[in-house]
Amino acid sequence: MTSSKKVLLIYPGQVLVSSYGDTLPIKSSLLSLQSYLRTKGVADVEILDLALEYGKPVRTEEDLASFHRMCEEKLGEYDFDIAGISCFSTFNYLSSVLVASLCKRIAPGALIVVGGWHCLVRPRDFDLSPGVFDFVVQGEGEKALLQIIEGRVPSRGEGVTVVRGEPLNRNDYAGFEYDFEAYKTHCCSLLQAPKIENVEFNLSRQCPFTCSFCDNRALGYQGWNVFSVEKSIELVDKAVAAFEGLRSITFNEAVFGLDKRWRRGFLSALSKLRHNVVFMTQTRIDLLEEEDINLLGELETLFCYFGVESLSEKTLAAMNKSNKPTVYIHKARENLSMLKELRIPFAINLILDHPGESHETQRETYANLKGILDDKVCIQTIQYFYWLPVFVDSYELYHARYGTMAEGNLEWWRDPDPAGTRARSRYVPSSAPGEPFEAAFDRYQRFLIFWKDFYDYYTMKRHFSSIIEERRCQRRGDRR
Ligand code: B12
Ligand code: SF4
Repeated sequence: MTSSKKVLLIYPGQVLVSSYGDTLPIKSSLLSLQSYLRTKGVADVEILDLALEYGKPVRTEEDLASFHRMCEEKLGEYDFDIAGISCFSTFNYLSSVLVASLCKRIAPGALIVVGGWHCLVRPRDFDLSPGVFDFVVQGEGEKALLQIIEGRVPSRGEGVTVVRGEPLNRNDYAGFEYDFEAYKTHCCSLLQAPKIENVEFNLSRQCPFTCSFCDNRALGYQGWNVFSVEKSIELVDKAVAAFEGLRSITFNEAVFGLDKRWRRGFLSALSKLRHNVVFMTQTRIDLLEEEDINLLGELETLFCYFGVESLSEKTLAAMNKSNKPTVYIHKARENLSMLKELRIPFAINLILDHPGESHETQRETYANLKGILDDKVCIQTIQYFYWLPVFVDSYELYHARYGTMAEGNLEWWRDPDPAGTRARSRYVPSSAPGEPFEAAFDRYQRFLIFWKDFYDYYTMKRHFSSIIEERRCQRRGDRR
């Protein structure tokens, strides 16, 4: 079936809040949606990336007014029957509403569809009066968007219609691949982007785990779908061919290489490629075995970022990071030591103030990392996501169980001054004494090598391949 409908996919950027990721030249959610629609006969799919178009953060009321004017102008240049807005995270909520209102005014007959992670956890936030959104898609958007375009999802008529996105199954996943050329051709905003030296896309999607701080658990299904090793390598080749001067590729995984056979096959195949690009991905530390670590050592061009989060039994249990915290800690320590011994560049992430965290748990994590941390291990520490809806949903439980306290407007994203509201809120993880985030952060201060690199990379101040190159030189120097 083919459709003559004109579809405009929009990344609305973020307004009055600061998170990273706006400057990424390719938004992998939109790459995936566009590629899927094209294989299903929807040829006319344009992409408008309003964050790239604006080119700088929208922080003040003045910025907001000029962003608003620019959006109006840009949207006016397109002719569309369906506007698909990507509210990827909660940080995109206000801008999604702003952009949807403009779309409705510019093209009153068009259908306004919104999808992304905020839609999964807060679909009712899009039920506005007067209404601007026609459909809210929860979860994976490909099939639902196609059905909406083809008129197969009846609208409720009044108010917003919430559609549960059916996940792509193995066959669907095998049946399509990213169309980098189409993205390049149909995204005029790329002209505003600096030279494209890094692209991001997913080789796999979904995750079988249900960590407390991750919206993954709200999906309602926990699987793992991956392109075959051959297709994954072909995609790397295609990306290199599509973007001249490409220096790095980020595999945007929830959990990279979950399946052992796939992981080994892919790492071996990757080491045979002769492109001059480096790779980055993120995964769990407890998945790896000695053989994988040796493969990473030989490969040298894949930088892994591990969400270790904590090495305290109690906190790991509170996080639901693993149902066997003792085994997790053992495996994590073993793998981190091996990586360090082989001087493989990697980074770890720690959450230092999850609900329930206390002096005891903070000391346990630190003690378990002693001997592993040094100035060659890249580490990043983050504050627990108490500003995400996932926390608000569990707040009563955390309060009763640990004495967790949060003050201020927890649902700040609907506030006209969200940045200010967040700044005024106060969060205490537990009634048992513990270090506040800032103090815990200080403890790790001298190990926080990745922190700056990471943000410089996401704000396009520094290229990722130079960070890796530095680490490789360091590694070779150390070996000598
Ligand atoms: C990889 C990843 C990233 C990458 C890539 C981000 C990107 N823009 O592509 C990086 C590291 C850059 C990143 C950054 C951030 N992330 Co992130 N990220 C993930 C992760 C691990 C996987 C997402 C993924 O690639 N999924 C697979 C791809 C295929 O799907 P997708 O991109 O989600 O898009 C699908 C749907 O969302 C939907 N969809 C999206 N847009 C649209 C539009 C329409 C019209 C429709 C119909 C559907 C639709 O359909 C798409 C295709 O199926 C998830 C956690 C997880 N378990 O999945 C967190 C997650 C999405 N991230 C999260 C957050 C908070 C962030 C940050 C705000 C962190 C921060 N404080 O800075 C930033 C925001 C970045 C930005 N401005 O875009 C949260 C979102 C929670 C929330 N309610 O806000 C998650 C869920 C993790 C968590 N803690 O719960 N992230
Ligand atoms: S393993 Fe990672 S992606 Fe999976 S639920 Fe946990 S934090 Fe989310």
